Amino acid sequence: MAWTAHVLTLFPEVFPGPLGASLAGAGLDKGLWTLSVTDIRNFATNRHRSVDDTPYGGGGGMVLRPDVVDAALETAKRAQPAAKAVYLTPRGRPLCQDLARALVAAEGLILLCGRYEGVDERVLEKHALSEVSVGDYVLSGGELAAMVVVDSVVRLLPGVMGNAASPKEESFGSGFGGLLLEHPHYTRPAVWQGRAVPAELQNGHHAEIRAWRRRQAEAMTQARRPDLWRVYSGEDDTGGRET
Ligand code: 6GU
Repeated sequence: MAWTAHVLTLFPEVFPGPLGASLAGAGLDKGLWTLSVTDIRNFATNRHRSVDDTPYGGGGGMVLRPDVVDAALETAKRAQPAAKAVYLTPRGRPLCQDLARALVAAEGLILLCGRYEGVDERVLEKHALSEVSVGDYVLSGGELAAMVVVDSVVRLLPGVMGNAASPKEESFGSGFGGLLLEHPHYTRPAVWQGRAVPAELQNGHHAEIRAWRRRQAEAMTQARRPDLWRVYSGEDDTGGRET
């Protein structure tokens, strides 16, 4: 069976969104992966179909009810027993390329998107959900984060990237040890509005081109991402990952 992303959300209408376009979308059309989206509200039980309630202890906002989220998760797990279940939350493990590579190795993902203040903690405990964040800023809900996670994973599936060489060369791919930002790119014309393409790229010597690209990637990384540079240059031996 193809790698499957099963999204649980209160806003099913936002999917597939960008996952339906470009490389991810073409992979979806070719059946290289599948997307299934479930409206959490389908599991509401009362007359008002309510999915949330006020928080114990007071304070603002609403909390997703454990019974409703549990029913959604149980149904998703029955459909996909081998999938890894993930809760999208800013308190989760920060997404990085290594995590994307680990997630593509699973048979698929169940992605729980929170909204409002969050989800009742007990249902997260019961299902031992892995928690993933897409960065240190706050989004209005987990849907955009789920799209980011799924996009970063499905592009690693065999056949999704048109040009098999490209994932290795780009930032955080395995090229240059996987730790350098990408070098600049150019296409024709050779001179555009008075700006010339670097001569090193025009004379066709592969070794020289590679060396130029590496120098550019190194300079870019040193200037913009001193944290990555310390790891690449060997000053920091943690591999750039949190310990
Ligand atoms: Cl996974 N969810 C929300 N709501 N905000 C985020 C996030 C996730 N990751 C970073 N910010």
